[in-house]
Amino acid sequence: MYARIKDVLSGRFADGEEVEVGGWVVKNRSSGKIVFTLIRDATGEMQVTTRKGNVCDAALAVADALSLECSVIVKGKVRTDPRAPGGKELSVTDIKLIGASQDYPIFGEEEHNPEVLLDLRHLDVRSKELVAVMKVKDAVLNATREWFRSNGFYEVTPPIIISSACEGGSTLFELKYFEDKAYLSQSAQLYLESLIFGLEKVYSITPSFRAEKSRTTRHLAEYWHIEGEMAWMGLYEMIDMLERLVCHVCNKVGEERAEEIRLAGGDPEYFKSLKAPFPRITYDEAVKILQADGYEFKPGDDFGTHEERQLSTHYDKPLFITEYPADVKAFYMKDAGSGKVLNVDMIAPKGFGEIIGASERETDLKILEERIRKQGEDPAKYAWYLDLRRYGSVPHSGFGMGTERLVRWICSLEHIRDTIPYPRTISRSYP
Ligand code: NSS
Repeated sequence: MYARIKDVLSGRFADGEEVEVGGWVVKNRSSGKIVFTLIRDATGEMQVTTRKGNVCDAALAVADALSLECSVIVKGKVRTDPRAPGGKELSVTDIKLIGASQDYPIFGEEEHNPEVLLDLRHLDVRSKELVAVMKVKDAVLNATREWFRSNGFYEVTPPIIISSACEGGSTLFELKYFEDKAYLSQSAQLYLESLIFGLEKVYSITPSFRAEKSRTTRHLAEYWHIEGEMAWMGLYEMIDMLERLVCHVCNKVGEERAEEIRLAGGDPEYFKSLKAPFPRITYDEAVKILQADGYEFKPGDDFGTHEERQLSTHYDKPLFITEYPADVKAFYMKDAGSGKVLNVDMIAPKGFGEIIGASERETDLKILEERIRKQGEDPAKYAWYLDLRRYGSVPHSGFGMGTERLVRWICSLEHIRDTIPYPRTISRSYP
């Protein structure tokens, strides 16, 4: 195995020690006699300097001809040099070209049109910015799993091909399933609900699909959904739990990936020190705030991007909004009386919008059937789900958190598409 750049820069090797590094060319500058090459691997960037006289002429010629994104294996002696980025460089003793790269279509520091970059996504996924965000996402997923494991949850694997909608029919992707019709899952929830009867606390991290017909900076057609479902838990106990989950993930990721968050444009200190409690208001209180802010808002409507942005300007922490009107929410949410349901949305500060959607689940069979009908669907299609209320039903709650929404907030990104290597949107499924 080759030495990692991070290890060289952090002083793991003594000055004068010879190491071998594999990587890609980020920059190359040659005066004929001395060639400065900036190379990167998955762990960082480092300068390697090839000097005439230190290497054979053939190696000097290799270094001299390097271009953007060539892959190389470099042998050299570690040298502390305050002028080198990172404070250390390799004084090259041999350099080999492994993969040529002529006319790399994404050039160094120039600005590209975003659509051109999306067409070149298969190459752009090696860019410093996207690599940083992918490292943040890796940390988010790790911290999430870690939290679930240490809080008594089992990870489960629900189906992705399904036969009835969880979040209403309008955003379902339909597919041909042998001789039948089927759909891509919008949420694992209904299946997770069935699994609490054996496991009590379950979670899954799966792709979810939404045929979103609008172009927005926070919707993807395919995203990674972190979902949990808990037996014996009511709405307010779940909100306390969500606070702990979000704090654990943010604190951990802020700590582990500070450099990457900064590079992406976010503020790691904020996430490192984010603490419970988060503010909590009801839907009705939120409506009053909007009206006091001079917003034209019809009580009874759902909050959209603009309302969420406006509400979030009043707080510097995530905001929990509870008890929305039943008519704007999915059929499975527990009745709270007065036309409201026992649900909560968690809205991120600074207009990053909804990150978590959650609720206590309706357990009354009659109410459930009624609400399914009201949403224009046939309760017969949900027969298996309704069975869960027939056999040993218990109070329970659950939630869904959009991984990409969370990463977008942490990295303070303009657009959600940069939180996923291959974004799927209304206009794009290539590459
Ligand atoms: O529609 S949700 O609000 N809720 C559910 O799907 C529940 N069935 C989850 C559950 O209780 N198990 O979606 C949950 C979260 C939402 O808050 C967003 O963070 C994210 O999923 N989400 C999305 N992220 C990216 N793109 C799109 N289109 C999207 N839709 C929802």
